[in-house]
Amino acid sequence: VHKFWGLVFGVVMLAALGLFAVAPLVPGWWLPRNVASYGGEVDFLFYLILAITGFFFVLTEAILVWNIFQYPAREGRKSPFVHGSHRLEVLWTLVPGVILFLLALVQVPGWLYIKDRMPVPDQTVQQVGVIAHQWQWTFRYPSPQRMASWERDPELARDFGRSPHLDDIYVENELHLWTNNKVLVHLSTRDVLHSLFIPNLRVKQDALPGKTIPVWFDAIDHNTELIRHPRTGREMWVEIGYDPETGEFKQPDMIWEVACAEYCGTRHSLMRGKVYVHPSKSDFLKWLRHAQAEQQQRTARPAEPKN
Ligand SMILES: [Cu+2]
Repeated sequence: VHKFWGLVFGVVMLAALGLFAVAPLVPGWWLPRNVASYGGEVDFLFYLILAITGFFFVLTEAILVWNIFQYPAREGRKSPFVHGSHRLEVLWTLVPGVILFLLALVQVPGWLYIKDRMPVPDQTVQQVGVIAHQWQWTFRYPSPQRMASWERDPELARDFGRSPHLDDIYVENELHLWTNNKVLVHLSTRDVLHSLFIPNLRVKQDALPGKTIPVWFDAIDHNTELIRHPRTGREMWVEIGYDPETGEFKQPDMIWEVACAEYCGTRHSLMRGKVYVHPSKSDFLKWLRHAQAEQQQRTARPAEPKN
């Protein structure tokens, strides 16, 4: 009976360890599929830190459970009163200190690999203004005409982040890009702190009031296809495997999420969008022209009556 709590703790910890061991094999329990060209760098750091913290977690839990099991309350036994051990305290301060210092060194190449490659805007770089606000993502795209002007004069691409044009295209909660091309995001917020989190692209960047922060990423694979709705005949860009008749996603791993990773108010958890990676730039441009037509339809005013 005295060993009861030791057993409970031991069994619970073992079960947790078992869940952890099978998680990578169960769809949806582990990291979402990486489609970023620099995702390997990010995942390497994640696994390294997971291995170190995992090792020490199992070690300390094992010592804890063993002690609970070995030394339950017993008639006539008194626990010793310990004032502390300098040697132990130095040890458990130095070891994490050294590990943290090594981690700080190990992450430098990954950091440089990503931050050093921040693209300079020209006609080849896709640019998107990302405006976070309670509780939505608004994406600002250059119009096809503005993109064409960059083809003629790449210098014109420089001011996209600072100067919205009247013909820019605004889309809620849908981030569109195409494969194997650098995307330069100009991230801002209209109200409070938010954080742009795109798990499949291994991107997480805080948005700070009053600042526009550059972020870049790319996608080495696409998840989007153009279909026609079987009944209405309308063109739709959807995730591969989406069934417009039933609304079902036959390939859930093709749904790539945009989430907010900084608590920003009551509807924070609903602040989510989706990433649509098109197979080619021409497919993206087709979508962009479609979005432009929709925007023009929305904002068109009925003709003034003639006198
Ligand atoms: Cu938010």
